[in-house]
Amino acid sequence: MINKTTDCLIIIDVQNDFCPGGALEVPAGDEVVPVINQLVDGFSHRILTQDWHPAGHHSFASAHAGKSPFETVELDYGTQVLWPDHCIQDSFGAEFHAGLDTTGAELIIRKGFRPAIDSYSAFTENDQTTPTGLSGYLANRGFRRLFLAGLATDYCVAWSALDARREGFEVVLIEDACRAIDMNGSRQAAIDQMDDAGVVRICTADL
Ligand code: VGL
Ligand code: ZN
Repeated sequence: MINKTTDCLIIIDVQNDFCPGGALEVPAGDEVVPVINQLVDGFSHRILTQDWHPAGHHSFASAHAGKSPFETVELDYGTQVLWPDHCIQDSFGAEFHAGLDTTGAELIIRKGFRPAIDSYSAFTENDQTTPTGLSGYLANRGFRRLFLAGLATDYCVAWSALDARREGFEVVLIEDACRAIDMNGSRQAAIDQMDDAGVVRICTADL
């Protein structure tokens, strides 16, 4: 049962660049759109996240001479996967998928806008210290249980789920409303980490 007061649906990064044909396409990423649209009416509160990078962002392989997308590099804050240029501020690729029902969303949290720090999680940037402010917002609004959907299961969704647990929220991953990049077993590794952290996994049919 969804609690109208204390539950919140967080829709992660359903943006053109993560859908087929996009710069960092998640296989079948667009398939989450109808699944999420069916879910939204069941929740009284919805939040969207939007990957939002300046051109030349440090997470882009193009910003590192001699590096190709999907290689890694050591940054001040640790190992960073290098991505194709994606979700550049104000570009078409950064827009939400045109079919996504965004109408009732109460907050859009943008992340990854600092040129030198990536941010997979909706809560904390990849340096593990810079907060986005989301946990304060959610606590202030009285939300206690977060349902997560979107892209990509093994990066932005998983990192958000794990941070949400660290911040003390109950977390429910709606598995069929997510799709993964899945590089070198990254999907299963993320699922295992979420299980260990006490993230509950369900399907839309369970709601
Ligand atoms: C994402 C890689 C880089 C995601 C964002 O939304 O999962 N992944 N930026
Ligand atoms: Zn990104």
